[in-house]
Amino acid sequence: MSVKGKIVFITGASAGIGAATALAFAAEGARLLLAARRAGKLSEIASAALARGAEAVHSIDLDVRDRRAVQKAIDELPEEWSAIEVLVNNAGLSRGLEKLYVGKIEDWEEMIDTNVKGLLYVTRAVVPGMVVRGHGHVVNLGSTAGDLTYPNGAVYCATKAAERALNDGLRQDVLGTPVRVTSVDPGMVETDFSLVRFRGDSERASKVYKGVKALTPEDVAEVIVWATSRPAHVNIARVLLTPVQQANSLLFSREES
Ligand code: 8X3
Repeated sequence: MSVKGKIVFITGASAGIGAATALAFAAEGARLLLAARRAGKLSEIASAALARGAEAVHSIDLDVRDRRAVQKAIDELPEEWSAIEVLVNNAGLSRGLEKLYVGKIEDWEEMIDTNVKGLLYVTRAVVPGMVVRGHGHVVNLGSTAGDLTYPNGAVYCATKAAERALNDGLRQDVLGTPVRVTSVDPGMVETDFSLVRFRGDSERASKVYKGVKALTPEDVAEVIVWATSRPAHVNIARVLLTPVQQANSLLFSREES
């Protein structure tokens, strides 16, 4: 099933896995609806996507934590952009790495508001149209963190465990319609994920990836495009992918330097 000419809506599209996914769909000739908080960065991705082969690009300056803004953005889409075929619920982040009982409540709220509530708001705004049109595919970004909780990361891991439950729940709730639902769950991916988690502490962030050949955002994007281009009767429920040097969220084989 080709994604050429289809409208693909990607949240968190200004960097990392979101940006790589935009470019991967662009290479397939999709029409891209890109959303992110950073309008400047998003316009760079939009230009790169057009150069890569996207049929058209429409960008939206959007914070998925803002429930009303999400609904308004979807309600007010220009007619030619309203029939979203693929939704990639990618917007998400981690903040902090510390024991639960001393964690920062503001960090918890930012993660829960973005990774869980934001995913829900976008899903709630987009999926009814897919059901009515009788076409659609939702791809949610999960994580090895949702599969196995690691120390000091309880809240981030809980948001990804929630994503897994929501992915499974949505798949059950659209049963009887042609809408497909997939969770793509990467392990270690080298993006600015750790830099965001540690609020710009690049030394601490680089230690996370030390001695491991991490996945690239492009590795993950490839899986997302693959899942959405299976024949219409095939639903890929969940893909868990890690670097070869990672077995799960706790177990790595790091090269000594
Ligand atoms: C990102 C993977 O293990 O850094 O979701 O939390 S991990």
